[in-house]
Amino acid sequence: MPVDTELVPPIVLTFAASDPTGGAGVQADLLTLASMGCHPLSVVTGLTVQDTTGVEDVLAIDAGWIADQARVLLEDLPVAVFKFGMLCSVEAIAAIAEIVNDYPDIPLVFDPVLASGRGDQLADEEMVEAMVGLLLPRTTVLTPNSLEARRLALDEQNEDDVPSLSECARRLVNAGAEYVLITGTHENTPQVTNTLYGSHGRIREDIWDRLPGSYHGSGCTLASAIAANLANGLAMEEAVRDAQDYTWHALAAGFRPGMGQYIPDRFFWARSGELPDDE
Ligand code: PXL
Repeated sequence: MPVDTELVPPIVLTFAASDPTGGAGVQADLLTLASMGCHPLSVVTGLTVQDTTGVEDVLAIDAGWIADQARVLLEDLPVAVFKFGMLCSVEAIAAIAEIVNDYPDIPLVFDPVLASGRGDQLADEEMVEAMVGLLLPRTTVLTPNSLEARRLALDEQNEDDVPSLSECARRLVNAGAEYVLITGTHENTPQVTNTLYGSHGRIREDIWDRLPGSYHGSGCTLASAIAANLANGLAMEEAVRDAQDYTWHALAAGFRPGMGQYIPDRFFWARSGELPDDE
């Protein structure tokens, strides 16, 4: 029987690690993508031991297993957008790069996860190099926070290098990313400014009221929301703007189930009685 594509929601394939708290990682991606009307596929790149206060340990999944999970999905299912979260090893980055390079027409949202909210390191220098060298040339939109942007863009050879965020964006675009969205949550500013850059520099700036809590998985939520919007057919600027709005509402409705960070409520609209398209 032919597959009825009319009845299939847009499909997003996320490569991400498991966060058992449901705050960040693959669980955050699944919740966000489902909430935004997509069907999520997930290739698990690692397991973590963590609670809402921080990450205790990481187990990287073997790169061959990551590649096998992805290849069988891509043979069977029509993926509209790729999304990358925590990738866990240089070998995994190389294997994933090889796979997505075989599908050059599928847009790729790359959230470069380098550290947890508490500051636990989740990527070493070799992984950062592999991300820049192997993944940026294939990236449609990179979504670093300001700390990640500085680390990815830093010129290691030059000890005096202190690039501005717009200079970081320029370097990341030069390294191959089509768009770069740098989020300003970690900057010491009264409001949060998120800036989208492209090959001609700054494209748009969105300013948000700073929320009081510390949130687990805000970056995963934002990147997945952009992926969902692109899969739903939005153009990049609108996808980025709307995803920030969605994320702000998910954070504002966040809850604190344990002793650490708040968790965004990716289904805030279901609990408020509003439908996702309601203004
Ligand atoms: O928020 C980034 C992130 C992504 N993925 C996993 C994580 C974290 C942060 O802790 O644990 C699995």
